[in-house]
Amino acid sequence: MNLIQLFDVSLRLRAAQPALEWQGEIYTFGEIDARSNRLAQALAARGVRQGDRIAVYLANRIEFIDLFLATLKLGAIFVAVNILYRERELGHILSDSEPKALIAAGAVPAAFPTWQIDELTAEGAALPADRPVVIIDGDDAASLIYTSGTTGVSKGAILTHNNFAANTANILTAWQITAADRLLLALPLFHVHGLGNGIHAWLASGLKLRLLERFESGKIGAELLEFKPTLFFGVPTMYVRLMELEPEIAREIGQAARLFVCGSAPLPAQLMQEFEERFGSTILERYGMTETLMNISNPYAGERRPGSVGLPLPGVSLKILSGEGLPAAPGETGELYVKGPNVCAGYWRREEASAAAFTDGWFRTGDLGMREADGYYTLQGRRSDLIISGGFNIYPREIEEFLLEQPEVAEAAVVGMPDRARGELPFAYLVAQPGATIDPAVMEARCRAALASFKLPRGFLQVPALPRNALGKVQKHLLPR
Ligand code: MCA
Ligand code: AMP
Repeated sequence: MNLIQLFDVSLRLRAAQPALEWQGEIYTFGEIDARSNRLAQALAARGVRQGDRIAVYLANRIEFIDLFLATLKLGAIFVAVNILYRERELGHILSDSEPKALIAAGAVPAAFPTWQIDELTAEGAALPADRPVVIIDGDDAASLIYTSGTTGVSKGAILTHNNFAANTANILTAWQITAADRLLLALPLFHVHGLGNGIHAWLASGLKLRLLERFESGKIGAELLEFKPTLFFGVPTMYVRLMELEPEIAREIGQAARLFVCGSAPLPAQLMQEFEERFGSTILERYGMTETLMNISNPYAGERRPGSVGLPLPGVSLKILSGEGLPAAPGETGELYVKGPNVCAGYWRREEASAAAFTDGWFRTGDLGMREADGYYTLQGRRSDLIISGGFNIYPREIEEFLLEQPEVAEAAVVGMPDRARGELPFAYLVAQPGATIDPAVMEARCRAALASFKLPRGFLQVPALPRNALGKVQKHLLPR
């Protein structure tokens, strides 16, 4: 079964029911179906065919959903691009995925054929709302989502219809999501948290969705009070911001809600406890990756253990290998490997990286963790030096490479500094070229122009040398944080 056939329980069977609240308007599932059929016709008229990639550079809006569904209906591949990306980051994704077009609203920071979403929507409005007839298999690619895996080069994880379907079935069952739910979604739709969990759970369950353009801490309280969601998905930074709400407001929001889910970065145990006191609700933490969608989740019915990500989801196999490559004993730290219908088909046009990502059919996560004696899993950091800030991943090497292109920089090391709200913030240590001086303000301005805002180092410190081991490798753990 492909995803559209899965979503038809809502798109067709619940056609007259309210599906989406977006900017004060209410849309039924039938309208969502018709809008995306029209858009699919408009894309087909512009030459989009099965297997083509469609890159989408948009903030959250109803047309993002229309485009996702239209792309799937054509059997094309949806390439979701982070709206915060600048020319360099966007350019890489475009040259790697070779999309038929880049779809955006307004100007884009890349020289590439761009189709304006408003024009496409207008073209679709004049076309029949017939769904295109295309045979799409479960193993066909649905989306490419760019991520760096355990290395620094951004690669497109090939997520198939079956991958998303398996993840959707899992979270619907594991978190008891039904058509009676109301989901407030403030996550960006270009990552798998918002897209793979939020949009898929909505369309497969028939729940009512209120979509926000983005999470704004000054406005989220009013949205929650007004919409009264039963369900909320967030990253830890969002829960830090929710703690700023007045206790009476928090209590009211907590009483209306059935489940708060958190993931994408570690949820501090203390924050979970404080949230429980303030909202009267125990956050359910789960662990996922772009390449695997959701792997491990605290149970809906059992103990939601602070600091732990819980138990493997149905159909997902987990194993932990110690440093010697042997199965780790309970309580022993090792690297997590995953196998299951949720694991991606590899990386787009990168045979070597795809082969390296799997060992005997098991996907190597790069995450370190242990299994407790009662089967609960706890994450304990990562094999790579990945920084996660506000739930967005930052690969230090990418920033370091940009810094090394600057004429006054001889060496660069970027590390994550602990931060209460964002989890971590990037910080750069720089060694100047002989005779040169590094001006932090100049570095900041150049990084701001070239990199997504969340990657901007919060400090640029000039040091005489970087600590290196005997092999010359930078020892980042020796840099002050
Ligand atoms: C953040 N910014 C944005 C957005 N989000 N700009 C436009 N649209 C957005 N959606 C920019 C702001 O302009 C600002 O840039 C900076 O980020 C911080 O924003 P601020 O308003 O101060 O927000 P905050 O209160 O600190 O909260 C940030 C946030 C954001 C809303 C929590 O970090 C966020 O949406 N995170 C979610 C990331 C996510 O979905 N990750 C899932 C990846 P400036 O500093 O220049 O002013 S998928 C994944 O990891 C796996 C699979 C998993 O397990 O889910
Ligand atoms: P991404 O590459 O954006 O898909 O991010 C995936 C990474 O986010 C994982 O490999 C983990 O390191 C991290 N992650 C996701 N969920 C959690 C969690 N609940 N706790 C700690 N880390 C997490």
